[in-house]
Amino acid sequence: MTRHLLAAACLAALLSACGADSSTPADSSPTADAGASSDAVAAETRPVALPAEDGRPFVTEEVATFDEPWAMTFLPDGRLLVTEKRGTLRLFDPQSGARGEIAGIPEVAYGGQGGLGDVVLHPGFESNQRVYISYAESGEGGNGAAVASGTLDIGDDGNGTLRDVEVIWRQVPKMSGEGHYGHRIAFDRDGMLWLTSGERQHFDPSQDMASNLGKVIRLNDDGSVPSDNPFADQGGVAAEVWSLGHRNPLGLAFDGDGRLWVHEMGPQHGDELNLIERGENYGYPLVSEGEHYDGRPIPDHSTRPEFRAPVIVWTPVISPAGFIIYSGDQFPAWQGSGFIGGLSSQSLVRVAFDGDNAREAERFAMETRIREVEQGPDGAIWLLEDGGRGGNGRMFRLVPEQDGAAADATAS
Ligand SMILES: [Ca+2]
Ligand SMILES: [Ca+2]
Repeated sequence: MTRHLLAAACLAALLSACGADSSTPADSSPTADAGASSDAVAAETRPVALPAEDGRPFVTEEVATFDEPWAMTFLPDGRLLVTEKRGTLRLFDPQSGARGEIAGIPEVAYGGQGGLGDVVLHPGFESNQRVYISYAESGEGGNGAAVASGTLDIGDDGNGTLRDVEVIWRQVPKMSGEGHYGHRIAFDRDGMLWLTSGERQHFDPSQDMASNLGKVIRLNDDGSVPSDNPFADQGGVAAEVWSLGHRNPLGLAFDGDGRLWVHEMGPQHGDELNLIERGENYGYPLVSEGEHYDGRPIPDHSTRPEFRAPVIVWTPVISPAGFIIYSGDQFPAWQGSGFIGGLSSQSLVRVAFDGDNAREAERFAMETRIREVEQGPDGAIWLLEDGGRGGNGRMFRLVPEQDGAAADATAS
């Protein structure tokens, strides 16, 4: 496979800004996250990034391109499932470059920020072949996110089918617009299913327990509601809720001690990383370190201590998307660090954790909007570029600089 090295050795210590450009097609496109153009302007004035402490240079290899890729996950055999926003689930073999298509995906409401979204495997995938996908769908009242699961059946020809597909969760209610679906998926080590649900750019649902918008959701793996959820007694969609008062959470990850970390795209200013705790209210839209895009102020968190405040606030914003907490061998110094993709900031942000605390430790300029971050079975960090209509959305593999040549030789 032909690979070429793109941006070698993106040393955070050398960065002063992340190259965000409000005039790029990606930022002005209808798929850009709300306020991305304003975010991009803010990113240009960002202070100098923190110097690298224990970072080492990596090389960025371009592996393949996809049509508006949004998320990816690795199969046990080293192949990847990659979602393309228009509604195609790809099966991709990074060793051979072969790509197939998985049939059986529900119809998606493609437009704005909506389309086919996340893809994750059931923790027992090797025995049950269960795959979970999220997507936007249309229906009475407008649009909403849905999560479906099915059994993956891969053929010898490199294509496959998702069989016995069941919709196991939906945003309630469906609402107008094409933004803020959230709909990221993760399993915890106990096999519980966790979802982020954005507030669909309608603000108030984040505080409304008759809606599951603007919430972090905890379910059993079949979509049923665990009886020990904090609001189980309220019934309805409230029973699904683990935490509330969120805006547009586009990444979630569990650390080695089982803590759940969720980042969310703030309004104008005030992107957040939150430590998610049972039954807590994170305050949106009543409080935020940012302000509304129309200029109306939102009181800061300090005014309402009853709401949980974010552990990290980004102003200027990074526009976070995608999230892993790294545990691989290729970058030993980064084990336990979080990696968040930056859209308007066109960056990869490393977050260092210390118990219940966290801080931005490094930022690498990627010179394009980063939508998705994944850890490969090889211990490399894999990224998907946002946008990429017409098949131009790149998949990148980050490996330590000294190993780049050896990795190329192995793959060819
Ligand atoms: Ca992923
Ligand atoms: Ca504020």
